[in-house]
Amino acid sequence: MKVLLLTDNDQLLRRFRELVGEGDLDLIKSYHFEYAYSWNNQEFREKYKNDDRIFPLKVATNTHELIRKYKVIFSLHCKQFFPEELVKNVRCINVHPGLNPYNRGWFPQVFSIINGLPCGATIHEIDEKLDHGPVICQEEVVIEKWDTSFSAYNKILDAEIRLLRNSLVDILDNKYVAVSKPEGNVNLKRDFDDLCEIDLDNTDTFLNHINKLRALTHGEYSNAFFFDEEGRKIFINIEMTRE
Ligand code: 0FX
Repeated sequence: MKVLLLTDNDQLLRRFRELVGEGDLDLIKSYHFEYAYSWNNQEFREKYKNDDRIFPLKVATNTHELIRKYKVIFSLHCKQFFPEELVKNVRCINVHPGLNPYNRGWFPQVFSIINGLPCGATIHEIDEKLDHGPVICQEEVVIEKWDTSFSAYNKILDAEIRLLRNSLVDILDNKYVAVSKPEGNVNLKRDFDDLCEIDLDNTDTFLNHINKLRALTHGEYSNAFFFDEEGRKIFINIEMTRE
């Protein structure tokens, strides 16, 4: 049985390969896994140029081939939208870093820190809408007052791997009941971009200001910024520590 894993996330690629290739699951004897990344992902192209176990792929122009070749296709943070024809003809499964239906779409934990909606990890069947199809399993991740986007995200990745470990065999064998959820809400990349410029005249509670800044603090990324009187762009990251 041929299975395709499409991802643009290097950490998850490594952890998925470990999961299926060794340890308790040891699935590679029973299923044939193939790996691909998005054709426009330059970082992956450079990193995997000499690795023939993973290839670049444009889903929209290879739909018929994908339908012919694979029984199940996984998206593990793949940054391409799957065409309707594909999701209606092959079981396509999304591993998503959010607790559907809350904050579907872009960077769910960032929005959860700001709007207080639940956060976590979800594995669901893909339909024609973004992060939307019937839910196979999910795990809530609690965001603490001291979490930043980065620390919350790391907990979510761990939850995604736990969900995969517990449900992958059933998903491959099509032995699960998927449950539809209400619509919830969706955030797009431009919603994230809109958050990043800080309005220095904004008056709000201190709590809301802290929440916004920790939501935009993620390792090396420069997200939150403002301009000073001379037009220089100043980036802000905050540090949260628990006693
Ligand atoms: O791979 P991924 O973790 O996931 C994203 C979406 O959140 C997800 O809903 C979608 N299904 C998937 C295809 O794409 O994204 P990433 O590796 O680009 O970013 C990981 C985290 O890094 C993100 O949650 C927040 C942080 N980040 C990322 C970028 C690019 C920032 O804080 N600033 C940035 O500019």
